[in-house]
Amino acid sequence: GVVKIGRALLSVSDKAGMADFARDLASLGVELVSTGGTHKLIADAGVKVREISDLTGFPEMMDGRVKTLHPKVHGGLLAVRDNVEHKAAMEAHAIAPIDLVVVNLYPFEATVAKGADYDTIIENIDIGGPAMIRSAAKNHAFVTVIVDPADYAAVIAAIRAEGGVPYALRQRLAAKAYARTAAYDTAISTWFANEIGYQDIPYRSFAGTLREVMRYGENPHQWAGFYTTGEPRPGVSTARQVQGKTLSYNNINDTDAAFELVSEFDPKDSAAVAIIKHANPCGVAVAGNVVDAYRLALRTDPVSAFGGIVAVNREIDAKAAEEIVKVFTEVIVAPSATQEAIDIIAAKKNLRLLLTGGLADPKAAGLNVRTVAGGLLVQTRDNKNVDDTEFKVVTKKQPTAQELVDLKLAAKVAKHVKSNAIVYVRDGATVGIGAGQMSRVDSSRIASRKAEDAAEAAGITESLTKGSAVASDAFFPFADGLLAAVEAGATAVVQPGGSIRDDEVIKAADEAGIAMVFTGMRHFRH
Ligand code: 93A
Repeated sequence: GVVKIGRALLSVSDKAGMADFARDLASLGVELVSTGGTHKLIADAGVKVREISDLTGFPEMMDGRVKTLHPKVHGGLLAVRDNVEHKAAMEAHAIAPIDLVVVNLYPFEATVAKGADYDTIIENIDIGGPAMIRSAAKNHAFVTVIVDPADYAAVIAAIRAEGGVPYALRQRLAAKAYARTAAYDTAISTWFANEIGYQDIPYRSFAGTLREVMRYGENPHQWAGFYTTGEPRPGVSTARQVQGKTLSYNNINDTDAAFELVSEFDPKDSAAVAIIKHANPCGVAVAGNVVDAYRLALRTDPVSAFGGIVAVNREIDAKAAEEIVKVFTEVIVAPSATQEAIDIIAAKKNLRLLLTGGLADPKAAGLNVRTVAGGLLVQTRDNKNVDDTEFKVVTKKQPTAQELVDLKLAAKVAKHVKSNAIVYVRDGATVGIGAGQMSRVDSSRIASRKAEDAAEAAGITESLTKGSAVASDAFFPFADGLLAAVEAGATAVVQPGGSIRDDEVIKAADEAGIAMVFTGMRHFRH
């Protein structure tokens, strides 16, 4: 039924709306008790309020670490009101019932997000707040708990309309309360995991904090939310959206893929551009400047690039912006952009521009989480850097210097292509990408056919795969995949190696007179 609110305990860090809420409660005859800062705010607003130390008989102590952790508080919250023994205990110890708890926690997440030091972060772990929330929520049969200022209005409305808070509302507020404390503790353990590089903590939870409910998911009939996990990586979750429509579920997924890919390329060495469609790159290139890299990336597959996501590893200047806006693009993501570039992009009102402030460290630790029916699959990110993998030449022919550069690029791109991945690169640009096929030979064929299409679209008569370097994300199980590449004109191949038929594949490469390197590192991506 409806529970009348006689006494409320108010203890909030986010003080938004508190003065008005307290005034409303007081006007409805509720006795208010409050902790230091909240008490001051309410008293200053001219509303009658008791201090928590008055209720507990203890001062707030130890820098506020101990202020509400007291049997007078938790007894008042947890007592089963119609239980004879509980009532006797309340009387024996002069414990007064508390019917409403309003708590929002020390801003742990915000403190981490603003880059505070270790001790400050630790001090922002709230102990008394979650304890009160959990006590009140457990005893929702009698007690109302509010953890979010957005719920003040509903509680006031209920008291006005019904003289108290109905059971259904108390249940919903209790469910929300436990979601809040769970998310809070997850944020704390995530911070610890990142701080000390301890990803496989037993019991570790992976839910993030709901940042935004989205219009829909992968398809319009699917609900979707964007959750943040607090991993300190520049990217789509921390980027500043300068302009454009709200990002969709698919946009966020694709933008992440695009940005992670260009983050593999040091901007000091070269400008890198990746164009992404359905989470796969349809063109990637490196060059001396962003415009050249963009043109080359676009050449790979101009048809697929339409409506794609463009990621850049350097600042976008006016020239680059002019070039990119020529093609219909959904999202541009880059570390930064000049004001001129921002003005040029502004002409395309729907185009989203995201600035991340930096690149994501490809070697950073972190987790990938995906669902299966009834479960979660969790793994550490694929943070092995192609630049750090040893290229072991296994053929008689050594790759040339240019082939080596192209092999590295191909291998980096292949790491970001859904398996089976085959990537052809020539002179710093992808020329054909085969993605997501069940057979490696099919990926090979698709990649070389795409290269033919690209040449035709660009009016180039010579085959773009002639003299190209090819990367495969996993080993060639048979020589046929390699031979398809040779047939297309590739002269250098990079693959992990490790097949029981490696000898056959190496022999085929030697017979074809091409160079092949093994990395010993597979990069499946599904
Ligand atoms: O340091 S605490 O964990 N110890 C406590 O006993 C305690 N009780 C409430 N933090 C505690 N709180 C938190 O203080 C609340 O969760 C709230 O975030 C904050 C409100 O403090 P003030 O009213 O002094 O601004």
